[in-house]
Amino acid sequence: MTRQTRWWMDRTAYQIYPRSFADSNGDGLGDIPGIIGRLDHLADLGIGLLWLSPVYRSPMADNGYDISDYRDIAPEYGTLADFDRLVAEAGRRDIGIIMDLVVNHSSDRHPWFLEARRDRDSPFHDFYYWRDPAPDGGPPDNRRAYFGGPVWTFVPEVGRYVFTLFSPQQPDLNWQNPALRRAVHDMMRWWLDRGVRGFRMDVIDLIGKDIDRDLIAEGPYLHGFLQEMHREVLAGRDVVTVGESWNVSRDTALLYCGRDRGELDMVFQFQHIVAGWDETHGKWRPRPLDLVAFKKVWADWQEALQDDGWNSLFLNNHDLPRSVSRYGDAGQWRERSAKALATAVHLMRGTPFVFQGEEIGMTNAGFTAITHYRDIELINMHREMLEQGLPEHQFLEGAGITARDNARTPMQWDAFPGAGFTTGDPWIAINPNHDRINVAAQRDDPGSVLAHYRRLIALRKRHEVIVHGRFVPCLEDHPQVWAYAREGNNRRLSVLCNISSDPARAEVPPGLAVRGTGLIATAGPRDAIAPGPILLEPWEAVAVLGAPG
Ligand code: TEU
Ligand code: CA
Repeated sequence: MTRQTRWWMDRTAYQIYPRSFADSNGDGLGDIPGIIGRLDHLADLGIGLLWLSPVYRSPMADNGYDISDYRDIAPEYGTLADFDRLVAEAGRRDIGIIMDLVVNHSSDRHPWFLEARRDRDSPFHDFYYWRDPAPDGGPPDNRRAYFGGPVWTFVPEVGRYVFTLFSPQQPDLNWQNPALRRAVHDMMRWWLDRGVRGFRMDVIDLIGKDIDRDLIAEGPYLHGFLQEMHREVLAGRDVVTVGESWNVSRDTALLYCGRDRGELDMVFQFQHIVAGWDETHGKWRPRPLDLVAFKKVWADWQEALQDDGWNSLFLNNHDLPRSVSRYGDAGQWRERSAKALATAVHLMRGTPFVFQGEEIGMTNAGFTAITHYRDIELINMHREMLEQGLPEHQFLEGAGITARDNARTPMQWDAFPGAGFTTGDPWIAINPNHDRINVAAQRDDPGSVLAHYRRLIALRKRHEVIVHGRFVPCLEDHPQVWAYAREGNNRRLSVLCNISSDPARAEVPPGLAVRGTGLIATAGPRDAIAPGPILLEPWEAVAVLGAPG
């Protein structure tokens, strides 16, 4: 069962969205000294990897995913000296820092772009994608950007359009240019030399595009560029890499993370997320959870990467709604549903990523007016969807379920005003439920969501079958129950979760039956899962390790 083992494989990762994590100086924005002050929370959870969303210097049009200096820290978040202290303090707790590498685009205030837009003959002009206007002076074509509006932004100084896939403040970098690629490689080595242990690569599937043939996602040059990056930067350094790809499928996954590809260690894929989106209005008209379809995506990925590659496991990040609101029951069963979802996800094969606040069962923001939101995507799409005739109340209803700001309200540390996040005026509203849902209230409570996460994270370190065991899906057609077994060395770990607020009846098949020790449970403990009929309480989840049968 044991295959190639890497230092990070039994670790659980934690994502920090720095703007919303901990504010040390009362300006309402989270910062690096704030993170350092809360590292013991991560250590106490058992976290071994810390993915830090961008902390680079940035005009913050997209909260740091628009970088104006790749080798400096945003002054509102701290200094390079603070960053070095963070690396050292995390290292003392055996937590490796994963930097967010955002190189599909830069900020339009990056010196490269300022030069590029000043002069067509500057060597930096070719760091971006430019095209001349159409004969009528309009954009070269009518493609649309991800954050609304045309994909082309006119730049009067040079009389040309620049390609901007996200917002006009985020012009795409031209990866065809070897000088640009060298600059990125240099920059990556510079951070590795500072002690970071890896990278999360923002929309990495977009860097190999051919814009003239409209081959954008997983474009023809993608894997060549990733292999070059590996040769130039990663080879010989024992780091961990995860590439964000909204377009990767089971058929292409191993091109990124196959053992002998020399590219990445794993990808963030989103097929389980988009399975819940509307065909035409996307996430703005979300559909309720279809558990059978949802489980199938997870099982398919587990099976596709069974013998090669590696999965990332997540329900939350800074772009997604809170999982307990989206897939759980944020009312009566909030705690138990948060635990049940975590159990189902954490006991699969791969690296679990916990997003700040998930470990205490934080919920969606509850915003009801456009003025509550801060996110550039939401504000731009609001305008665009209303122009297209979607009634505002419908847009706001969808946003209430899936908007990115649902994940970005401040971390809830305690019940005091400011939630222990800030003593000042927070940049985005704090969820009023911080009086009930907060770290301080859960820290010493063995029945808390926090304690449940602590246990799951510890189990992964203790039991090799969680890291390497084969994944076997069970009860695939059951509309309420998520079940699977993990197998290796004649041992079986059976995981059985009721993903609903009603009791669930199921018929345990022989492949799920097990006798041994209950490792974790959200309701009463069980030491065996016997073949035949079983009745599960609402959101009851249980994992039993032992002998098959
Ligand atoms: O996200 C990639 C991306 O495509 C998202 O815009 C996604 O489509 C959207 O959030 C779904 O609603 C990455 C970052 O994670 C995101 O925060 C950035 O805004 C984006 O890239 C641009 O850098
Ligand atoms: Ca601050």
